[in-house]
Amino acid sequence: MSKIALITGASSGIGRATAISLAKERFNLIVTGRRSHLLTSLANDIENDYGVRVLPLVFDIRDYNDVVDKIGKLDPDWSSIDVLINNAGLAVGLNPLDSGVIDDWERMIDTNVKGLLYVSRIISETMKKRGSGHIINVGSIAGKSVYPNGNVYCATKHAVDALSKSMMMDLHIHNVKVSQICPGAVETEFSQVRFKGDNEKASNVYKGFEPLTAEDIAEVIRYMVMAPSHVNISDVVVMPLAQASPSIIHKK
Ligand code: NDP
Ligand code: 8X3
Repeated sequence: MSKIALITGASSGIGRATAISLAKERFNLIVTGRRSHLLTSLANDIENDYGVRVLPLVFDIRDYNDVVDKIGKLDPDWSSIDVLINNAGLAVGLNPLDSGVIDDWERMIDTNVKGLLYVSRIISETMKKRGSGHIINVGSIAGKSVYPNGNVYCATKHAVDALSKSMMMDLHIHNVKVSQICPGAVETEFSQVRFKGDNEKASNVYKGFEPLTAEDIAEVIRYMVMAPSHVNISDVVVMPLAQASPSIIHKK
């Protein structure tokens, strides 16, 4: 029987690429996000191209009641989730703390930390009951070090780093793997979101060097998922060659 992977934030970027790479490994998929049209077209494309089943679920991960309604009440065909990729997340703004925008902070904390917790709470309980499962959290190099003006985004990704280690302690005794992947600069919609639709600022981030692609990260996630059952690739940092830290990028 095919396994089931649930990928949050699959409407674009790393989540979308991960959905495609796991479809190639014959996983049936639950893909989530807020943009229904993108999830529906991804689901149709994947079903046509790879012959697996795909269930799009549209909800805002910040809304606990909506998360419970969608993830906590899955049809029995879909409720035995083998792999959870906690990927939905965002940076909003890049300001010094003293001019930070409270709404930006709340969006980041509510999505990157609380949203991840809401989904993990429900799915880890079912994995524990079944005595198997694998949760992969998409952290960031911003969770390993900090950079000027990164304040709250870095704090949320440090929280993901702490939660990944802590979840591993709580769940390994139940035969549930917990892993984290921490990418450096990946060219996705990330910077468009961070700069609130200012495409010039967003594209400047990736000028003068070769950033990672969403597919680069999806390939590493695929490798982590497909490792033998006794092997947990527990924490992986993936950087573009041109990057040495969040703020050190060799640009030509
Ligand atoms: P994208 O902006 O391309 O993708 C983000 C995804 O998260 C989208 O599918 C979006 O879906 C979803 N999402 C955001 N907010 C919500 C919400 N409130 N409810 C549900 N879904 C939400 O960026 P990336 O692919 O780059 O980002 C994926 C993850 O990778 C994030 O956690 C990010 O922090 C992390 N990361 C990214 C790096 C980069 O350089 N790009 C580097 C390191 C880590 P929708 O808008 O449809 O809701
Ligand atoms: C995204 C990478 O360096 O912009 O998490 O914070 S960075």
